Amino acid sequence: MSPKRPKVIVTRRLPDAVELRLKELFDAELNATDQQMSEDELAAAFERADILVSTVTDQINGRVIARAGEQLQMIAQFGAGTDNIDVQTATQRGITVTNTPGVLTDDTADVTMALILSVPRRLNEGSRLIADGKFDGWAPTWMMGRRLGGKRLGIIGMGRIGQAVARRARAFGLQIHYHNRKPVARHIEEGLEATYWDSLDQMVAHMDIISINCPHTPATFHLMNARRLGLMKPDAFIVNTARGEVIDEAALARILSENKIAGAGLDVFEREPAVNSDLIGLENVVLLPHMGSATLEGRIEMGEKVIINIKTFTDGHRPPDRVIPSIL
Ligand code: 8YV
Repeated sequence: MSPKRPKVIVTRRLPDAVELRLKELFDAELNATDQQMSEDELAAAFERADILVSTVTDQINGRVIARAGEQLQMIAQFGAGTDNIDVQTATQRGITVTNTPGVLTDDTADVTMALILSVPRRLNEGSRLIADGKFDGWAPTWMMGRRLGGKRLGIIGMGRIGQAVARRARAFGLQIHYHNRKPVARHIEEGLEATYWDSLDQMVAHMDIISINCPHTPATFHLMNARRLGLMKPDAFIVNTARGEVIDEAALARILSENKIAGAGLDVFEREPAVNSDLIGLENVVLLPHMGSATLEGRIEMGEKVIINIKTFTDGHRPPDRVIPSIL
């Protein structure tokens, strides 16, 4: 008799190829409606599942974890960030947490670069002008943006995505500066001709463009608060493709509307899917609906990573992308 297949509950719709494979390998329960699960629905899934496949939209807090049945062994996150999961509580309860790093690095860096291009060069504004029928002809002083070449890009968080952004930005002539918990390996720093700033305040005050590429943790919550945003040069831009919580969104909206900085490109927000209404309609912002990793290829590779993590785990081995809580 074949052994019982693990019950895998998937909280959101995943690409067809991924769902098909999950069904072949496991007793998979899919979410055909793609409706986001409420806290109660998540807890109910925790009561029945052996393994839960979660995404950034699932708030897996201590209350949900407390209702997990004895059989629940693993949370396999479809995504790199795990700030939606109380990893520490899960780990203490003996639940293994995994994620999908690496496969979305280039896609997210591409969107970061797109924002770095779009905001200073006013691409969104230009596109909107045409849509509104306001293009009356070329003029020498019209739609002037700011040149990228020669400007200073300050990357906050020099992990995989930060480095991928730096590689792209160098091709556009930007000078690379970064702040990180510690400097990256010498050969990486030299390869990127990157300058490490130990003081985030100092870096922020000297950059033309700031890019947020660090995870959201208790230590990075509102890292860019009103005071730090206030240190930015009046002609500087900020882009964020990491997590909305790293910037104080209300403070940013205020500073932008008072024209105290030149613009912002945001793919993530503090209270998604809500977007601070003061940001909407501002000329000097480009707002995207959290689509940094949204490519067909990337989402399939994320699904494949989820499957490898689950299969390795259920075969009795340590899954390759186990998330270790930072404070234990
Ligand atoms: C994913 C992301 O789309 O992986 C991440 O951390 O932010 C995204 O780009 C999302 O997490 C899917 O769960």
